[in-house]
Amino acid sequence: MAMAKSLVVVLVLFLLSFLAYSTTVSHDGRALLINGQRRIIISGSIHYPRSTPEMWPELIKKAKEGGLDAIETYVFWNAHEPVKRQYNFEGNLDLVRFIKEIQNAGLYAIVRIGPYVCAEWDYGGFPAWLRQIPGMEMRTDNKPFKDEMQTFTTLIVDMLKKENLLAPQGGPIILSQIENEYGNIQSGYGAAAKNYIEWCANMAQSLDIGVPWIMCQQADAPQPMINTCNGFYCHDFQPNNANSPKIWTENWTGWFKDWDKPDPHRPAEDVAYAVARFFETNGTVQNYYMYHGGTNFGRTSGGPYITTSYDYDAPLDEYGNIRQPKWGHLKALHAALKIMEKALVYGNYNSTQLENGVQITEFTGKGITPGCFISNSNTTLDATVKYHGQNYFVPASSVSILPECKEEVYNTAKVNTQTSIMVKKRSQAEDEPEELSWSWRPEEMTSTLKGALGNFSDHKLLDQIIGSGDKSDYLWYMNTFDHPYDMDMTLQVATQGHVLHAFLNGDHVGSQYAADGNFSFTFEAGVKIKKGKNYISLLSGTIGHANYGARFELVPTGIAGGPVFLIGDGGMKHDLSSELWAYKVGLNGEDNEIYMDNPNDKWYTDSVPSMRPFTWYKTTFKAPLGTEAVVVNLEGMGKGVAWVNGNNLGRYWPTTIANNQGCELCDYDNHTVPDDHCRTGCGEPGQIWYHVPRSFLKEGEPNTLILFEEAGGEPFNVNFQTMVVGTVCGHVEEGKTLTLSCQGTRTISNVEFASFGNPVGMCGAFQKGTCDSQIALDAIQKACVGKMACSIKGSARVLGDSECKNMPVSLAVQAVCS
Ligand SMILES: *[C@@H]1O[C@H](CO)[C@@H](O)[C@H](O)[C@H]1NC(C)=O
Ligand SMILES: *[C@@H]1O[C@H](CO)[C@@H](O)[C@H](O)[C@H]1NC(C)=O
Ligand SMILES: *[C@@H]1O[C@H](CO)[C@@H](O)[C@H](O)[C@H]1NC(C)=O
Ligand SMILES: *[C@@H]1O[C@H](CO)[C@@H](O)[C@H](O)[C@H]1NC(C)=O
Ligand SMILES: *[C@@H]1O[C@H](CO)[C@@H](O)[C@H](O)[C@H]1NC(C)=O
Ligand SMILES: *[C@@H]1O[C@H](CO)[C@@H](O)[C@H](O)[C@H]1NC(C)=O
Ligand SMILES: CC(=O)N[C@H]1CO[C@H](CO)[C@@H](O)[C@@H]1O
Repeated sequence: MAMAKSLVVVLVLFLLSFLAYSTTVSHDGRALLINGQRRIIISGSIHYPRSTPEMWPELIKKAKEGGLDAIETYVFWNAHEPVKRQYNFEGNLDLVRFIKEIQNAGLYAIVRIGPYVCAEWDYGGFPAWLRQIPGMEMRTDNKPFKDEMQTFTTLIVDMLKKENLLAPQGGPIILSQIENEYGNIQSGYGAAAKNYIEWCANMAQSLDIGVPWIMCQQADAPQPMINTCNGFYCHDFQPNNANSPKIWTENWTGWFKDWDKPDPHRPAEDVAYAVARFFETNGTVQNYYMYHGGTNFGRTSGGPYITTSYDYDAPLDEYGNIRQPKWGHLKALHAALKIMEKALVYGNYNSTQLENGVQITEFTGKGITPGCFISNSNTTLDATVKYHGQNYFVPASSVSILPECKEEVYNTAKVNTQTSIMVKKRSQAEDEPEELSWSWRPEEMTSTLKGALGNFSDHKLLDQIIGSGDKSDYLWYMNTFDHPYDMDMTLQVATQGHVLHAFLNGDHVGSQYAADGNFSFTFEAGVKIKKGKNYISLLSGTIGHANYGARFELVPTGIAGGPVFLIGDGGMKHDLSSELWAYKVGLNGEDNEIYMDNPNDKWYTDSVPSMRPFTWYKTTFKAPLGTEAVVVNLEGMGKGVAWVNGNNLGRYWPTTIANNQGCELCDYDNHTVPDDHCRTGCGEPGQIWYHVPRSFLKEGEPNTLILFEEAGGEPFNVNFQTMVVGTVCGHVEEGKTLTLSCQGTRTISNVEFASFGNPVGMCGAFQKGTCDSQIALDAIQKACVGKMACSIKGSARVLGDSECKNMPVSLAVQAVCS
């Protein structure tokens, strides 16, 4: 009897523990249901390969502190399966470890398997070897493609299941995605598109993952797939089925940067406005794309012409620092929304339109604390709205949140969070000399310049991704021919980009680089053909392959098809396109792994050259002290790739210059559209700072930086710096508290500006008003100087009386951290 009793106890405990750890995820037309409860889920994208495993716990922790419930990521096929059936899940490709870090932090995960990802990722995540499969047509009703897609998708699902990472197994994954933004381009696939999407849905269902599947930007997604929205705003979006909740998979927090364009920004107020409107209109799951953008390390992370930085103006910056005010302003929004979560998902919806774009939305119900929004969608006209006997000031393009329908706790345009301006500080490694000392070696090109047989040959000019298998950015096209006499001719090469370096008989005859948006160009150079054997060697370089559009995988790169002509007297064209071309994949230095700094490699310390193309440079340096993010300044270099201790930092190209479009002063009062205004860096180099994650560095030992310089550069100004908070500012209404923090180990050394009254202007350019308190600066200096953080209440009791009559009073402060 006692025996049986304890058996029952054990059994009950076992069942309880199973129930406690297993999470059911379902949905109705109103919301996502977690363990049967309707929920709102605030999620943010962090792509694991765009940071390091050492950074993950801190990024996820900051996301959780910022009020997120979930982390979302794509899965990157070409990174995981670079060679058919040879997989890589190591280091920053350790998907399982990433999901487990999310679980350890107590957050949910959303996994967008794709396997097509877009994501400004090389080739949209497709492995180059797919192109070698006979009959292959991607993203359509094509058996070879569907077989490979199913094989990879199944592999990922099995891996997640084996590790118990799905919610019903006790894991954190609550949603998964199949395909990606196919609806945007499916008209390019004709009738087959419909069959393909049906197949995707059935295939996904057959994997039996126990959580809902989503399809973003797929208006005709078949049930039970939930179609979801991507964009800057999603309040007007409606799912295609009454039983599908409203889910926003990509709310763009900013935008990515191209080499020759300025840095895009999206004001925190505008992101907050979009999120508040989404939840005001029955939203249930929303995801920030990106919450942390990170870095395009290595080759395959960066899509066409995308900089190595994938900062995205996200709430966490490229290095993982909190970006203020965006992070804090959204955190306050999440807190306000969470207070009224029950009302939002269980309450009755009642919305009333007032004049000029003002709208009051109430969520009310029996036994539920009500929740309200007052939104002003008028882009120019501020509003004062009377509601239940009170006046609410709701600026143009903003939403006020009233969690109990009584008091405004948040307005999307009223930012109470500090602004932090990051600065770079010279490395403070012990005894680090001012200038690094360099050694060098040439890229060994003799064989490729003089009739090498290469890796293979063909009687045609191949597309570069086919020729190189995407194993390198570089592919040599080499042709040898006899000529009966000396002759001046013109070499003409039509290429689809992105870079061409041409050589005749070992001499460099010219280089050309494509401009963004139009990668095809025709290279021409005068050449001296000699009697006897001649060698034409063309080194073609890519900067990430196409990743978007119908049949994007067919967009050619390299000297695909050419033609290549030698043009002689009287314009006589000799077509070399169908001659025998020998191909060499990659650089000799890549074959020999020069970037690994093998002890046997020969380096020269004498006459370190400047502006010499095709040159390897090497230096050693000490790791900067402290824990702040490390960056290397590559200004002066031309174009190439950088490695630290064998870790690829990505492509560098500081000689590109950002155009002059969109760098107007970004003031939310002017309601700028995120993708054409609010840019910075016009006329400046595309990117000079490159992230060196701390985990790439060795403390107390020499670290090695190796550069492959393709275009010609000057390494003598290269230096290492750390990223720190330089200036902090804030501007709050009377009665609110302003908190200033140096966000690290530094302290406030000086208060440069303080005004309690009617100050004007923005951080960096505040100006005193006409009726400021005389003692505010002194009081704030006392409260803040010498502290890592301080909080000041904008009240006369603390800061002295302002003499402002009948006008709003506010507090503005600007301080320096050091
Ligand atoms: C929100 O859902 C309610 C039903 O609960 C519906 O009547 C209303 O039209 C929805 N509002 C929007 C903006 O979708
Ligand atoms: C909806 O809200 C408006 C404005 O608050 C109110 O006048 C109206 O009575 C409400 N309707 C319902 C059905 O609750
Ligand atoms: C915004 O306000 C102006 C009046 O200043 C009005 O003419 C316009 O129609 C309003 N816009 C909307 C969307 O209501
Ligand atoms: C190409 O040939 C070189 C030797 O010339 C070899 O080291 C390299 O691995 C080959 N690359 C490929 C992709 O086969
Ligand atoms: C692309 O650029 C080339 C010159 O580099 C020009 O001839 C061609 O017209 C451009 N094509 C498009 C579509 O802009
Ligand atoms: C806002 O826009 C107006 C006109 O478009 C311009 O004159 C003004 O300088 C802008 N204000 C700011 C702060 O950018
Ligand atoms: C895909 C998508 O939804 N794109 C939208 C993103 O937001 C911009 C600006 O609101 C819209 O113009 C796009 O249609």
